[in-house]
Amino acid sequence: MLYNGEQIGDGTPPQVDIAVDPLEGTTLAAKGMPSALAVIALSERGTMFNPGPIVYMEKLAGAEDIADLLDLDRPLTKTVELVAERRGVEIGDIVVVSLERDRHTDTLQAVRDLGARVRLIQHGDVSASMLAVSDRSPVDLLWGIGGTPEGVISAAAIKSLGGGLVGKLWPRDDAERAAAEAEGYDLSRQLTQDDLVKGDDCFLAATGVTDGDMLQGVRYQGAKSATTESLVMRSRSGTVRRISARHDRTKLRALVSERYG
Ligand code: FBP
Repeated sequence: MLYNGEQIGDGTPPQVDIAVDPLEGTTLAAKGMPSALAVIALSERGTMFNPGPIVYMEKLAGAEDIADLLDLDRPLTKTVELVAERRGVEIGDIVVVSLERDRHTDTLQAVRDLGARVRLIQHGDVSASMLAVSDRSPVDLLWGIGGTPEGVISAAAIKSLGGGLVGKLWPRDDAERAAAEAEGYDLSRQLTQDDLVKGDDCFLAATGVTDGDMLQGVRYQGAKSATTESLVMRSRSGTVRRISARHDRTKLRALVSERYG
């Protein structure tokens, strides 16, 4: 893990910003639940949004064809209606994926009352954001208040995958609000993926830790071998590679150290 502002490397160019979450979904991995990832994003120096003192961000993400409909300043139910209209489907066909949190109860109840469907996840809104913007996704929208750093990583992925994400900083209390305002953060502003990661040369790699909708997790075949699945992408070219790898655990153990075995 890196802390905000931590410097790494010896200064040799190119200088980059890095956002890393070695285990996005620690509880998911600990409990063997789906969609834990290891993820890292790099972009040109000074292009990544600094979350500052604000831990949480309200996020709304969806695929390319509905990206212009993403707006946190209108009720989520209205956006769901607009998405159904745009896609020519019934409201009941729209699925919103969201973290199961008390802070989401009222909004998600309103979505259910409208007739749309809600898919609750325990953790892992980076994976859910990527799923929401993917082709032939089983979900239409990701909505919810989750980690701000996870919002930056999701934005980095969406710049390559396509689709849109808007995020609004969500202070937990008055002290956090005051600290953010003192540092010049505009809490009413909706940040797009291009505000969260500026420029157009951003790289991201995500590897599944546990099986999920986006990626297969690490699988062990006896003491010797393991397989992984990763997505590797670059925003400038829009190339997204899905990489299945087989690892020789015995050789890796000899090459690096016990902890990789
Ligand atoms: P960790 O891997 O740090 O546990 O984060 C998992 C996660 O679910 C993120 O995907 C999400 O953005 C955030 O935590 C939500 O935070 P909280 O659990 O405090 O609601």
